[in-house]
Formats: sequence, structure tokens, C-alpha cells
Amino acid sequence: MGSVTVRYFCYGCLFTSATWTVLLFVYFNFSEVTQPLKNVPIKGSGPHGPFPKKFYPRFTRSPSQVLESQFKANKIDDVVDNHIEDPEKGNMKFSSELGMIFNERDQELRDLGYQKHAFNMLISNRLGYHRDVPDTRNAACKDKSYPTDLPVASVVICFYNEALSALLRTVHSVLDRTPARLLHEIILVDDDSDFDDLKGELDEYIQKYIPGKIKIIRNTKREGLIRGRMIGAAHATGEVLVFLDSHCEVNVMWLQPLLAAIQEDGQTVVCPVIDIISADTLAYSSSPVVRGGFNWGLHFKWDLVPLAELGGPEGATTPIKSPTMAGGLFAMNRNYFNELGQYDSGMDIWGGENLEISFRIWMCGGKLFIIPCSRVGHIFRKRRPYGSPEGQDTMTHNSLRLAHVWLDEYKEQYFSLRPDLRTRSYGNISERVELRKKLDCKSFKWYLDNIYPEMQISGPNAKPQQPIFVNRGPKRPKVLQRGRLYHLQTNKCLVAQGRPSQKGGLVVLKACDYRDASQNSDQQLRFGLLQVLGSQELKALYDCGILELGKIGIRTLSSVQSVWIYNEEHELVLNNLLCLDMSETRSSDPPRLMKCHGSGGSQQWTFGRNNRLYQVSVGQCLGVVDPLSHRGSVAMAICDGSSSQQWHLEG
Ligand code: UD2
Ligand code: MN
Repeated sequence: MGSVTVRYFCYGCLFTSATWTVLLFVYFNFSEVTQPLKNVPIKGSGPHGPFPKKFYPRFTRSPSQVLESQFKANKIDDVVDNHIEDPEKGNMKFSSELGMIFNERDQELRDLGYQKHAFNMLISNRLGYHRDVPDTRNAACKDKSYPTDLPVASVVICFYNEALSALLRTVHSVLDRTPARLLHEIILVDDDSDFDDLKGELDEYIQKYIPGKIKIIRNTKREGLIRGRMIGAAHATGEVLVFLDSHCEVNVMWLQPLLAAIQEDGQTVVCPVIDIISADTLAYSSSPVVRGGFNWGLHFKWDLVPLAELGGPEGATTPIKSPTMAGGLFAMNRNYFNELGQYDSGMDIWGGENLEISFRIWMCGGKLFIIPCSRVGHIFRKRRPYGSPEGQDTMTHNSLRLAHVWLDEYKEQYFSLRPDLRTRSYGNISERVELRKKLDCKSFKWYLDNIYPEMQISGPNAKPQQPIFVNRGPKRPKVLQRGRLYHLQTNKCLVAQGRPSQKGGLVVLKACDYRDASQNSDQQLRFGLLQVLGSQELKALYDCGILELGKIGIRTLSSVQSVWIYNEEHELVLNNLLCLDMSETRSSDPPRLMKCHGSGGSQQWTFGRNNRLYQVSVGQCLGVVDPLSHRGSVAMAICDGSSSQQWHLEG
């Protein structure tokens, strides 16, 4: 009796999932854009700092889309081919082929750049020190005006082993897009960098081209960004301090809204919206307005702005209360910075100071806002290209200090995640504890109750988490073209070497398969089913006899067709499943099929002049290694217009 019930239960489940499968299949098959949904990366934080790898918010425009709109009017090829001879001159118009590699020197520069800076230095150098960026503010911001008697600002930029072109573009963007009367000075703090060009060459450049407002301070030993900023602030004399990372580009009217908020209330600390500059392409794109939060691992994370906080009295231009700041880009009254205790000078190199100052601001009587009308771009790298002098984990050291000073009983939440740290030493914190007393700061419980009630507490009395529903689903990129990818010289097709659903699989040239899938609904249905179910589930349906569709083996089925989709994000998606991907740093590796990440860069391809298929982050073209051989291996190579590099995507 029992086994019969179980059997019917099993049939029930399978029947229901089969119904869903068919529905999903029909949906996927008939909708124009057929790529699997991608994550909306709202929560979580990567191991490399506050910006998870997948930060690119999918509910806004992506870097590649901006790039497209920016250069619609330009013939991309012309821009590159006509101007590339002397890239050092800079000021090149932006293009998706700006990273193109022409010779070994370019290759070296590109590879070295990724190694030293974790972004595309070749493009950064070619861009030069000035460029326009798209005005990413919402329309309401453009109509806003600001008082004429705003306080003046000292901009403090700490750098350690920064690419000179990125640093100077940061400086020039400030000079170019800030009214002179509001810019008191720019203070550059060289945190004992190793690179020669950041010494004499930088000094010379400043003396020659931008004397006057720029001070350089050179640390004689590596201090880290926290003490580095304190040193910079100590040299500043403007009424307001503005901190920026050394790889930023400020947008139009970036400073006025920040200064206006501080003028209104001297205990308000303000952050611009941080726009995205792609590490692979240097394309500048808009970020959605999100706010800062954190998790109990004491990592910063971005949160959606709760509906209640949106659309205040000033509509889309209203400052947004933020529980924490990302850390790198903010402005505050200089006296207030000093009164509030600057930073914890016991914190080293990188990490944690952003949460520490955020808690301190709120708990000790200040306020922290994100100002939607102020926008500054920042190069988001996938890894931090430097370590600490002795290899210490400074993020942990700094987090421990802040936990012991600010978290009260809630430090248990941190320790329950990191029990190994309970007994870890963290230096002397008595000065910071003293400061907290002196400033008469509120408890961490007050902070959680009033400033970050969304924070979840784990433990036996924890309240269940309220799910957050996102109304706007992630937008699926529009399909631009769909079909087989022909190699013109051999008239063969680019297909997966193994199963097209195999992550990390290679692609090769093979004789094209001209069987028409539409005539074989059996095949097509199985193919569609495979996209929504795993092969195991599909096999289960067959095994239960729920699906009886011919006799083609499941294994061979998925390789029958190789249909590529080229979409508006410039991804090449094989059979709706995986994206053609070049690892960010090694251009000598062949392309592989990887999960689509939607962040451009390693998965961004453009079809260009001479039918070339150009890979944006590698700066090279897809070619066939030995067109006459049967192996059909493909590899990236310097774009040379040869017939082995010619491709055509056709339905
Ligand atoms: C983020 C912040 C960063 C800082 C960090 C946490 C943004 C956009 N960036 O990481 O400002 O708050 O979180 O600590 O919010 N630097 C030095 N000396 C060093 C190391 C770094 O001067 O020993 C400079 C570095 O050149 C850069 C700045 O400090 O200009 C921030 O470092 P980052 O860009 O590596 O930090 P990021 O953006 O990953
Ligand atoms: Mn940074």
C-alpha cells in the first residue's frame, strides 16, 4: 500500500514538473530573447573587498550598452585605425576597439597593466588624461540649482602604485569639471609607491601643466589608505574634505550637490552615487541608486533603497539615508572630520574603515547620505592588485578593532561567523573607546533599531527574514543576431568541442550541421527541455515513461545544433546556455564556454571591419590556428585582417 502511494506521489511530481517543463519550453522557444535569467546582484560581497564581482546591477544599463549609445555616431573602426599611430598623445575617442593590440609592445603593456593594476592599462593610457563621460544623472537633477556661496573643498586622493594615466585622469576630471572657485586644492598622497613614473614624471607633469592647486605629499613608508587619508586631511585647508580613490572620474556638477548638503548641515557626511568604469574596457556607465549596508562578516554590501526612503520631498533628487558608505568617495566638513575622530590610526592598509566611520557617524550624532545628483565613476577591479607589506590580512585586523570598539554585544554575531577570531589580538583600542565615550555615542542596538532595521540577527530569538521582492525583473539583453557562426575561409562552423552545456568547454571548427531542427519536433522538444531541465531530470522523465519521443540518445542530442546568439551586451551565447569567454588576464588561452556574467569584459565581442571578431578585454581577434588541419582549433591573435580571422553569424 505504502509503495503504491509513493509511486503515485512520484508520478504526481513528475507530471507536474513535466507540465511546467513544457510551459517553460514553449515560453523560452517563442520569446525573442531567450537567454537564461541572470542574477540581480543585490546582496552579498566578494572576498576581494566591498564590491562583489557581480556588482554590475542588472536593472540598469550595462557598460557595453553605454558604450554603444556613446559611439553610435562613430564608426568604431575609423576611430581606432585613424588615431592609433600615436596612442601616447591620448585624448582618443572612446571605442570598443580601443584596446586593440597591434604589436608586442601593446601586448606587454596590456598584460603588465592587468598584472600591476588589475585593469586595462593599455586602454587607460590611450584614453589620455581628459575625456567626457556620459551625464548619468536623472533628469530632475539637471534642473536643480545650488547656492553660489558654497564652502570650498580640498580633494584628498591617496594612491599606492596607481597607473599614472588613471591617476592623472582622476585629477584632470576634478579640474575639468569643478568650478575653480569651489576647488580649494587637490592633495595627492603617495603612499610610498614603487613605480618610477609616480615620482619624477608625476612631479614634472604637475609643475609643467597644472601648477598651483595641487600638493603632493609623499609618505616615507607605506601607511595604507586609512592613515594616508589622515595625513592628506592634516595638510588640507579647505572647509570641506572630499576623498576620492586614485582611479575615478568625476561627472558633471558632481561637487555642488555634495557641498550644498554639507552647507545645510555640518554634521552630514555625503557620498556621490558611484558609477561604474569597467576594468576591461574603461567604459563609463551609470549605477542605479543603491545604498550601503553590511553583513555580520563585516563586509560592506549594496542594498536596494527601501520604498519608504525613495521619493522624498525633492523626488528623485532627495538625499538617501545610507546605513554605511562604500568608503572611497565621500565629503564632509573638515572640522567635523577632526571632531569625529578622523579614522582609527591603528587600522592598516585596506579594509574596514568604511564601516567604522559609518557606525561612528550615525552613533555619534551625525548623518550619512547618498546624493543621487552627484555622480563619480570608479574603476571596479576584480581583484586588489596589491597586498600588505608583510602579507597580513588587514581587513580582518581592522574589522576586529571596529567590532571591539563599536559593536557592543553584537560582536558575538561576527564571532559566531569567525570563531577563530575570538582570541585574536587587535592592538590597543583604548583611544577609540575613549573617543566613543567622549562623543557620547549611542549604542549599536540603537543603530540597528533606527538606522538599519533591515539587518538580520541570527540566533534563537531571530526574527525570520522578510523577503525583498524586486519589481523590476532583470532585463534580458535583446538578441541582435542568431544563427551559425561561420568561419568564412573554411566554411565550417564554430561549435562546442564537447557538450555545449559543459562549463569551461572549448570551441572548435567543425563541418556545419545543416539538419533543420524545425522539421524534427522531437529533437527540438528535447533540446528545449534540456535547457530548462538537467539531463538527469530529463532522463527521469524518460525512465518513468512520461516522455516517449523517439530514440535519439540524450547525450548526443545537445550537440546536434550550434546556434549562437549575439546580443546587445555583445555576448556570444551558444545554444542559449553559455557565453564565449576569454579569461581576463591571459590572452594566450583559448576562449571557453562559461556562464554568462553580464559584466562585459571577458565576454564582450564585436564584429568589425574585414569580418573580424574582436574580443574587447584581450584586444585581439578570434582566428583559426591551422585552417587546413582537421583539428579546427581556434585561438586569439593580433587582428590582421587575414582570412583565418573572418567570421560570419547567420541564421
Ligand atoms: C573600497 C573603497 C576604498 C576603501 C576600501 C576599504 C570605494 C570606491 N573604494 O575599496 O576607498 O574604502 O574599500 O578600505 O568605495 N591605497 C593607498 N595605500 C594602500 C592601499 C591603497 O594609498 O596601502 C589607495 C589606492 O591607491 C586607492 C585607495 O587607496 O586610491 C583605495 O584603494 P582601492 O582602490 O584598492 O580600494 P577599493 O576601491 O577596492
Ligand atoms: Mn578603488
